[in-house]
Amino acid sequence: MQLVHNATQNVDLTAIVSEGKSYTYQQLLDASSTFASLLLNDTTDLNEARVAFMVAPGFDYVRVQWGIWRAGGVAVPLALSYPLPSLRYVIEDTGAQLIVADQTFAPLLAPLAEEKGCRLIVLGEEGTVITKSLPELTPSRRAMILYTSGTTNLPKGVVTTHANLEAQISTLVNVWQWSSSDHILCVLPLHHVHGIINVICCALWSGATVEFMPHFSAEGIFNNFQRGQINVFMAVPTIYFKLIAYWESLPDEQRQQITETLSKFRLMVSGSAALPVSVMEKWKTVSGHTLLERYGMTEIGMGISNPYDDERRVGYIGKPLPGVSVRLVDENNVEVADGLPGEIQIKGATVFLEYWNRSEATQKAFTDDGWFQTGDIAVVEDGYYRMLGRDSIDIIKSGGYKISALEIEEVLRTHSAISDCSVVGIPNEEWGELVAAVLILTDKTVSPEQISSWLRERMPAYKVPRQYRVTDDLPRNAMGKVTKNDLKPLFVTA
Ligand code: MLC
Ligand code: AMP
Repeated sequence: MQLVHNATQNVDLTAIVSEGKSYTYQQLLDASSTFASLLLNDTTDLNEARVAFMVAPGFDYVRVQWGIWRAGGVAVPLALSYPLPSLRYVIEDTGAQLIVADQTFAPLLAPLAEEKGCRLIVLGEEGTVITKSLPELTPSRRAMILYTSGTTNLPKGVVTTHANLEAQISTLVNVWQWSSSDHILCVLPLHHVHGIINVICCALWSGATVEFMPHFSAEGIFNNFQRGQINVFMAVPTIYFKLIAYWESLPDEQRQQITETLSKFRLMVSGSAALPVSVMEKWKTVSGHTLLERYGMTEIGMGISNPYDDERRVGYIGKPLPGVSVRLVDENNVEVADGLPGEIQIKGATVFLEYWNRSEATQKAFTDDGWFQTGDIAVVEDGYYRMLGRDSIDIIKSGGYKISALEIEEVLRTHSAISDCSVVGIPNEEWGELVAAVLILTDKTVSPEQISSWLRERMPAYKVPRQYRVTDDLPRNAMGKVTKNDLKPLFVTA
């Protein structure tokens, strides 16, 4: 593993700062090797066994993640915000045989581990571990499964190999000029590529320091910045929106201090959702930085990015990254002429291996000649790509999270008071899109609050609709399909 090899070159440098403590690369190497030995138990190689882990961001998260990899396992990070049914889905779908939980999440997962016959390791209760020799890993082995929503009802597990991860990481390290003098603040959730690859893995590959802030708070982020060590930051547009709003609420003197600190940063990146031009411009006032906007996806890592050294064009996602082949095609998979819109298709070493246990979906996701079909529509203007939208109205991006309207509809239809429904994303400056639901009710006394809390027990809070409308009929086209664009005007957008 290149990450581990690189760490051996940086043993005395600080790898991680979490909960006020610093950990060197040597400590990370030792702790992850011990954890790998614990996972191995009486075997010599996990041989791609799936290890689901629910661990708060921090040193423990990384030692577990590296431990799984070093033992030859497949890392399956569980979202900390998921209610039990969503956790159960991931554990069952991956067929995880081992579950790792920190003290906070152990009570939630213990009954599930028992029911499924999984070995449960609770951090802090690991006991004495006898260090073992660790397996040699070939790059083609599976390394990670991340769940992503798509145009099917249920999220799919995206499998990446070690070779995929190394290609994703090394590409970004080179183009964004990471070095061991970098220090990044990690505020993103660690079950998605943005936090895992772009933040943690790129930093640790480079001998840089990752500082963890387990819960998002604008004030907490600025307090961390003000200590003057952090010089790299990456976030979704919603986070920049929230930071701007907080900065604007501060007195002049404090604003100026923050602006002065931020002006010394080396790099600030935005991605995972479209960056509104207004946010980009305001952030320039706050920080003096033109945000570097880039485009990525769980299946491909990062594909397109504005340049590090050259012009960062407002409203554009940039140019193909080195080693990533990008083309825009029409509905017949024929490349479109310059200036015309087309679907973004991607090829290269960064592109994932497969959807876990879904060979048909994997096959459908690629063209016959091996291009991955992103479903995103873009146009090229003067060599820069500009996103126009997605080919499916059923994919919603809210707060940087990808959400399937179909998944929410499916669950809503199981509510006894709902006879039919339709879920749409409505534009919103802060969240990108807001999830909104139109309901046909059999019992009109049921309130939106009741429906929301019922949904919260069944799916992550970020998927729960923020606005509801009740109707007697859903508009449909001649094929009987609900015409969702007709529903959007029912909602207030902001
Ligand atoms: C939360 N709230 C929302 C909401 N999520 N309101 C509308 N829409 C949403 N999506 C509301 C809650 O109800 C609550 O309201 C308040 O916001 C605070 O809730 P929270 O859960 O505490 O949210 P917060 O911690 O503030 O989270 C906001 C966030 C988070 C932006 C920090 O959403 C986040 O971490 N997003 C990043 C997701 C990410 O990493 N995506 C990358 C995917 S990878 P009230 O009224 O109760 O206070 C990918 C590939 C690539 O996309 O290119 O990178
Ligand atoms: P996910 O499946 O969560 O990895 O989300 C990937 C999707 O996020 C992409 O298919 C895009 O639709 C969207 N996305 C990522 N980066 C950007 C960006 N810079 N601008 C617009 N959309 C983006």
